[in-house]
Amino acid sequence: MSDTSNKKIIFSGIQPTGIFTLGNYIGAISNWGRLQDEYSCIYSIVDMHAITVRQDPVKLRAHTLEAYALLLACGIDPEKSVAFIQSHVKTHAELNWVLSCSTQFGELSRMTQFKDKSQKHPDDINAGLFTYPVLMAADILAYNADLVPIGADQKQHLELARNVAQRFNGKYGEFFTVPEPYLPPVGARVMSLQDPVRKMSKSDTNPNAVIFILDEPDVIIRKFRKAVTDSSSEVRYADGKDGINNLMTVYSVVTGRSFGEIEAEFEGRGYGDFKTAVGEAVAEHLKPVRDNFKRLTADKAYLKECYTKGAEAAERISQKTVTKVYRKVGFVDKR
Ligand code: ATP
Ligand code: LTN
Repeated sequence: MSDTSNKKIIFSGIQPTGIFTLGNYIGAISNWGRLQDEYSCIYSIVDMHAITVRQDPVKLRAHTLEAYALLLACGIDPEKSVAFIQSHVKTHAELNWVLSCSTQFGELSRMTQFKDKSQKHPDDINAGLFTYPVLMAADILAYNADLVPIGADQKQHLELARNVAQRFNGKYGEFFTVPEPYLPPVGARVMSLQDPVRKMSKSDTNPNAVIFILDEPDVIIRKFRKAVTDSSSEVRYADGKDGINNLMTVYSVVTGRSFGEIEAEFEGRGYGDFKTAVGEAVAEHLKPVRDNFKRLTADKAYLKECYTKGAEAAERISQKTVTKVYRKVGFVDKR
């Protein structure tokens, strides 16, 4: 990717907290791949965000390499996009500090992810968990990204990044691009298969609630067959039918069919048939990802070459931003 092209810039990140889920894939990563030709794309495995909750160091290292391979397996092409590991590029931490001085305690206190995660980990409500969205703002603003493809749960963090950019611009003069969120029209919030009012999440402790993108076809079909639905039997998108609405959303994304077409296809057939069809369609849809992942993990040297090159490119672009930011805030030039 050349940083002098006129294409708009995209940035997004994902935490190496486990195998990506169908929610991560539909809500975010499948879009990342689609956008590569039209935009200059920069994608990161955000290991620095992951340590805001306690991680086993050996597992974090393995998960980070696995997440990087998954990113490529999902269609991110390191020749077209910059794909790197966040901790390899020091500018993120540097910009994080400066931006934290343009972020208010009050706005961070309103973040629902902070409230949820502090409830989940009451024994480790660390400062990093609280300032997590500032680092996310630094990730995005370091590249002056125009667009940020994310799932619905990250909208509030993106709004904060926009506010921080505007506040910095207000204090020091127009500088940062104020980024826009990019949410998929369908599938921005894929729900848990066992509790369809909660979002599907990598770190869910009930494996039946989550489709992992490397799950084998029979496992995927079994999980969909066990999915929690309501007590009626009509495949129809309607208020209160959270389980069916979620399955229809997933089926619509993977088959390209509208809700109306899906309702017609399953008219007079029960939930059982529908759940099997969703499972089969998802298993088929994810097959190339599974195949690519097997191929990629067999070649560790190639992966290393990709993330090294990615970090170099990311550093080159973001260093320019940090140098200008340091000047803007009044730090003395190093040379
Ligand atoms: P964790 O459980 O560790 O918090 P997560 O599954 O929520 O992880 P993230 O790494 O926080 O995943 O998110 C990566 C991207 O996937 C983000 O853009 C996020 O908005 C999106 N995403 C996460 N869960 C879903 C979901 N259920 N539906 C749609 N998009 C999602
Ligand atoms: N907070 C995001 C991950 C993330 C991100 C970013 C997403 C970190 N930095 C920058 C978009 C842009 C999450 O998915 N939990």
